[in-house]
This record gives sequence, structure tokens and C-alpha cells, in this order.
Amino acid sequence: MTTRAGFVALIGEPNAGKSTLTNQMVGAKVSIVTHKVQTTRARIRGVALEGDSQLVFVDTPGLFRPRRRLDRAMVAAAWGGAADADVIVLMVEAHRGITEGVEVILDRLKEIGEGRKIALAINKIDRVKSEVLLALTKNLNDRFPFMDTFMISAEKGHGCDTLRKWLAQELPEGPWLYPEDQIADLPMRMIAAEMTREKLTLRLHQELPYQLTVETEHWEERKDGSARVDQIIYVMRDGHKGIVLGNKGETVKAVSKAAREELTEFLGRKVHLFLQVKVRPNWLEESERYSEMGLDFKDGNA
Ligand SMILES: Nc1nc2c(ncn2[C@@H]2O[C@H](COP(=O)(O)OP(=O)(O)OP(=O)(O)O)[C@@H](O)[C@H]2O)c(=O)[nH]1
Ligand SMILES: [Mg+2]
Repeated sequence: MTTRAGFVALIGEPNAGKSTLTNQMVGAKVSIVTHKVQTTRARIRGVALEGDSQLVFVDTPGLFRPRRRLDRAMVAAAWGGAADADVIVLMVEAHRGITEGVEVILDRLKEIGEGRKIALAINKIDRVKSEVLLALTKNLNDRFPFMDTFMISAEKGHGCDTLRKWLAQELPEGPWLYPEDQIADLPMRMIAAEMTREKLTLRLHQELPYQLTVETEHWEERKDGSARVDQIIYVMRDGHKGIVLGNKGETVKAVSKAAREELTEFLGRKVHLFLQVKVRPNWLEESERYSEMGLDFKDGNA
């Protein structure tokens, strides 16, 4: 039997649906998803199987014009994921079309694309009429020589089987890279921290989700089979701490409950989750915060 295996990097603007597609391909939630931009901060690997091929999807942070150190490190992580991949899939939102951000990405792809396998996935086709899709497909292919174009709905699963089958046969021959039953390549403590950050992002408004980070401080396996997980939510100001806690602690309680339920389901056993909020005005400039997120601090140098 000839097996194939390799990396498929999903790149695109923030909110394009990269994490949704990763989860759809893996068949489990390995990467967090919100309706807000810049949800994913580091590269998240999710593993899928198709016939004799093992596809390692590399979900990346959205590509945008970075301002802060964290933004720069995120964008560098995304292009780094693309550089290492066997196949790159550019995801574009059907209803937004060719934005300025997409133009910037296409220009960069032209620079690095020589000899690379690059495909186009127009996502969220459930939101537009088919005429729009045909015009967009033509316009994008006029601007860049994509190997192939796929019209998908990452959320609803439309077109995803076709895309997965195509990707599977484009990967190089070789032994599988992960054990057959492995679906993610991220330490459990990071997955757990991401789950909490997702719940925070969904509940908090405006800039606050972009000014906090979550770390798993302690993980204890208990004799009764349950896990005790202690996490810290780092915020930048006292005022932010108050907002995260909420009136009588109700916000952090709701976040904790939602994150605990998700983690319990993921692990298939009981979880005790304890969240603590700490003010750390300068966390965006601390290298340890970046390594905890799976980012390279130096990538953020201006
Ligand atoms: N209607 C529709 N919505 C979708 C589809 N795919 C993703 N979404 C929604 O788009 C939003 C963003 O999805 P994500 O998967 O978080 O996008 P992302 O590209 O990972 O975003 P960043 O991590 O911020 O770069 C979420 O609200 C998803 O539910 C789709 O096929 N159709
Ligand atoms: Mg994402």
C-alpha cells in the first residue's frame, strides 16, 4: 500500500473560515472559532485521513496589516505555516470578494509561489448566489495561477469532501506523520487555554479580547479520573479585570462553565476548572507569553 502524508496550510484574511475548515476536515473541534477577526493566534495542526493519505491541516492566524508585536508574530506564524506546507489553500470569503487584504495576500503569494502547490477555496458559498461565485472565481484566477478552485461552505460541509480528496492526492508519498488516532498536535494545556479564550472572546466586547491571553498554569490528574485545571487570564488594566469578572463575578463564572463543559466533552471525563484574572500591563511585551501561545517572540520585532 502506498501511503501519502503532508501538510496543508490554510491561509487567508481574518474570519475567512480557516479554523472552521480545519475542524470540519478533522471532524472534531481542534481550533477555536468566533465571529470576530483575529481569533487564531498561532499555528494549530489538525489531522485528517482520506483513503491512504494523512492530511495535516495547518490552521494559521489571519493575514492582516499588523500593528502590535503580537500582530506581527501572528502574521509571521501564518506565513511560516505556508512556507513549510506541501500544499497551500488560500481561503477567500465569497460575499466579500477581492478586498484590499486579499490583494496583499495575492501579491505575496506571487513572490513565494514559484513551484508551490497553491489552491483557492472560496468559502461561505451559502451566503451568495452562484453568479457571484463564477465571477469571483474568474477574477481570482486571472490574478493568480491557482492549481484548482473549490467552492465550499466550511461550516455546512459543502464541497469539503471534494477538496479533501483533491488534497489527499496532491500530498507526497510517504509514511504517516502521526499515529492513526491522533487528531491534533497541540499540548492539552494549550487546547484548554484556547477553549477558555474562545468563551471570553464570545462574551467580551470591542478591543478587550485582543488585550488578554489565557494560560494553563497547572494541570493535575486526580485519582478519581478527573482533571483539575488552573488557568490564568492575563489582562492589561484594572478596569479590564473588572469587566472580565463581571458583576458579582458573573462573567468569569459563565466563561468558566462554558469552557469546563467543552473541555469535559473533549476529554470524556470530569474536569474542575479554576480561572484567575491577573493584571499584567506589559504582557504583550513578555516573551514567555508568546512561547505559551506557541508564537516566536522575535517574530514580533518591528
Ligand atoms: N455562513 C458561513 N459562515 C461561516 C462559514 N465558515 C465559517 N463561517 C463563520 O465565519 C466566522 C469566522 O470563522 P473562523 O473559522 O473563526 O475564521 P478564521 O479564518 O479562522 O478567523 P481568524 O482565526 O480570526 O483568522 C465564524 O463565525 C464562522 O462560523 C461558512 O461556510 N458559511
Ligand atoms: Mg481561526
